[in-house]
Amino acid sequence: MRDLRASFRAMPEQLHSLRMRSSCGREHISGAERLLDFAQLEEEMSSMLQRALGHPRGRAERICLTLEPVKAATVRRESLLSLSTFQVENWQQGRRLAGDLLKKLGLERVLVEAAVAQLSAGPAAQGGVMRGAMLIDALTGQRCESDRSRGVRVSRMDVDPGARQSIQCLLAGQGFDDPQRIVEAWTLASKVALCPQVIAELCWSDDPDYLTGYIASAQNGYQRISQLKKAGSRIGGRIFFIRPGTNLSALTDFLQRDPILFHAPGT
Ligand code: WAQ
Ligand code: MG
Repeated sequence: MRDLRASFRAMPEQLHSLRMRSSCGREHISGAERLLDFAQLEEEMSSMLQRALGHPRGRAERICLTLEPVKAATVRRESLLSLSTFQVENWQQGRRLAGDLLKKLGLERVLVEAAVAQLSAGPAAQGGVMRGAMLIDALTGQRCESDRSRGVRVSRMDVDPGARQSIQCLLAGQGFDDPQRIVEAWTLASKVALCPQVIAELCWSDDPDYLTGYIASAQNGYQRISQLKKAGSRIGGRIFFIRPGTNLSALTDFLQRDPILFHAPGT
């Protein structure tokens, strides 16, 4: 009984949504989002600032850090998607594989090719990268974001602090060289996949030297593809393929606001 009370006391009543976004002129440089205990805030803020100041996309002129309280009682706990990796020889092969994986999820090849062409050309209103994700209607191929430069930014998600170690061991055991980036993308994709309105997500990075991307879905998990873009390209982004008739404001609210902590798959 005493042990139980002690563990209740140890659980914080409040968590903190910490978000960073940096830009240079009109260009998006980098962003990050975490859901943290108070004790982790100082270290994480300083690491976000370091990332923004020394980013491979260039030096930020403007950095915006946002901290907001989140009641622990409102936080949902879920399992990360299963993770798999496909090795390909070049980005063209990677894109073909992405098309195949999306076809298996019911998305037409022509529609996917048109969406990928928009992403590769720079999907923001003025060209270049968006700050958030594109929403594409899986039937018509139409863009559905209300702001084509911002898109939808997913936030208020993280791995459960108690699970972080085992998740990082899991990745280190597979010899991945950028476990932090993988955990961030895997967590984001796992939140997106909780939306029944999203059929699949396609992503590749906007960092010029990071070529790995993924297809994610509730059905087939987080499917990494070793090369999805040409080395040196500064164009990256995310596409959420959504069901026709999706209630966009409910979807956006969930992605931006509902707090979720993830544990390792199968635990
Ligand atoms: N919500 C929605 N879209 C976002 C978010 C967010 N929170 N953060 C970034 N984006 C969009 C935005 O358009 C960026 O330009 C684009 O995604 C790429 O962001 O398993 O590093 O942070 O090895 O550069 C995936 C593979 C890496 C990881 C993805 O994305 C792995 C990556 P980046
Ligand atoms: Mg980036």
